[in-house]
Amino acid sequence: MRVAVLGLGVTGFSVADTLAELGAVVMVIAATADQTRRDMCGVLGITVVLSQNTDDVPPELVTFNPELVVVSPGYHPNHPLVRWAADRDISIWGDVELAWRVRDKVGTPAEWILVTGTNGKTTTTQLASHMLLHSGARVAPCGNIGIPVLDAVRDPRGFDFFVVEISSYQLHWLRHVVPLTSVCLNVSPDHLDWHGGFDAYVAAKAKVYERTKVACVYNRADERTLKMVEDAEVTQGARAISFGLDSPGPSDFGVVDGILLDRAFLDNRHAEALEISTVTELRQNGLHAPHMVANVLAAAAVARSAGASIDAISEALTTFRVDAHRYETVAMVDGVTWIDDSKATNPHAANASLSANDSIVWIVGGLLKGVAIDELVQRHAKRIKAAVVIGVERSEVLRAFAQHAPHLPVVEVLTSETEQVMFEAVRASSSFVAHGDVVLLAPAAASMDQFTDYAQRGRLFAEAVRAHVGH
Ligand code: UMA
Repeated sequence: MRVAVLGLGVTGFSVADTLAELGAVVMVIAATADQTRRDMCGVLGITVVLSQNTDDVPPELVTFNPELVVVSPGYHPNHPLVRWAADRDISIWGDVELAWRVRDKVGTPAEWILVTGTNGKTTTTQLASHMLLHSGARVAPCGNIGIPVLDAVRDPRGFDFFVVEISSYQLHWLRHVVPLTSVCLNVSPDHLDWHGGFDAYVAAKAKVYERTKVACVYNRADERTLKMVEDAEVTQGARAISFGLDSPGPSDFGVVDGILLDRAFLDNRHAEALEISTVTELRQNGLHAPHMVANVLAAAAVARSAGASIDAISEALTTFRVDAHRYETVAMVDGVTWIDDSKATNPHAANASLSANDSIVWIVGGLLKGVAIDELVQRHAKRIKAAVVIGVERSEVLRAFAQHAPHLPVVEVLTSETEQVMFEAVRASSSFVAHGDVVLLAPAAASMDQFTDYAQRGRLFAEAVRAHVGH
């Protein structure tokens, strides 16, 4: 077949590579592409056309006359190239659809588990994968998490389960996938520009439940997710299983007196429940915040539906580590906890981590993107012991403290050298800490003024902390 691939990022390359291996004639079109991927395409006999002008269809594509177009997730459905293909009735698939079609289908092929939601999908995908691993299964977390599903599907080791984090962009193009289990964790407005409105965004998310075989896991605190399950055309026999922070009914996961319970996957669920863990135990590895407990319950429901035992899940929870830079404990030394929440790139996210602590030395600042942090300073002034201000736009942050918390000590980190910022921030923080305090990197701002991205900012913080505490 002649196949045009739109995009040459991580997805586009996995698509083009797979298709070339299968013997297709492949042309990749992208506005930008890094040199390594272009070179590798050259070696694989794949034509790459760089076309920055999105309004013009490149003549090479017209001449190529593709029979199929495979589109990367970042392409808007109204992108001129996508419209060009649609107007000509050329089939358009996403990468996840392609992965489904080329997957192993004989022997005992891997089952697919789909995880979506506006917030929490990466952590839930990792949690469910970790639980299934502990139950002895071979598991590949993949998808929007950063590993294209095609890379997992082509991995020669083979798997029992793919736990696919799937974005609304990828769901938009989904047609035939038959998941074992599917979950939509929550929906709130996001990516509305891409979908053209909230209804279309919700409709894309709802596709996660279509054709599900065993369990549609939904959030009973978010009635939209229940409605999605009710409206879905599932495989006969699939059950609706809810999770929530309140007391569970039969077929639910929930919490009673701080105990996380499975009341869905046991014979006598009308009278009994199985204990998964407790909120106190989850505190050991930073999973105790309410939104994390909800993720744990959702992941446990997924893992149970795929056959994991309660013991395997409980044990997995004791060793799970939250992904780097998402409220990650970097060190606990002399009663001081150092937390890396570099992922808190806006005030809404920083608010959650500030709320979870009582005596905080707060490392704050960066690219504020025009968003004021006044409310955040006002609301948390009582629990903040001192502030250490990083970033280029420090004056706005300093003004907010002077106005709303003039009594607080505030230190400015003056250097703008990437490698030095965190060493100075950690040194400044250490002069304020005492037993029981938390030093919290939750900048409430983006990182690109001083760092490559939030990951580099967090990594340099962790390095500086380790150098400081001597580990
Ligand atoms: N491109 C164009 N024109 C466009 C859009 C893209 O030419 O209008 C080209 C770019 O020049 C480049 C390529 O397409 O050559 C980039 O493709 P892409 O934007 O689809 O990005 P990938 O590198 O393939 O990564 C994608 C996901 N990116 C997006 O959905 C925007 C990654 O999710 C995902 O990890 C990866 O596939 C593997 O599945 C990222 C993301 O931000 C993390 N996701 C959003 C989110 O989580 O909120 C949905």
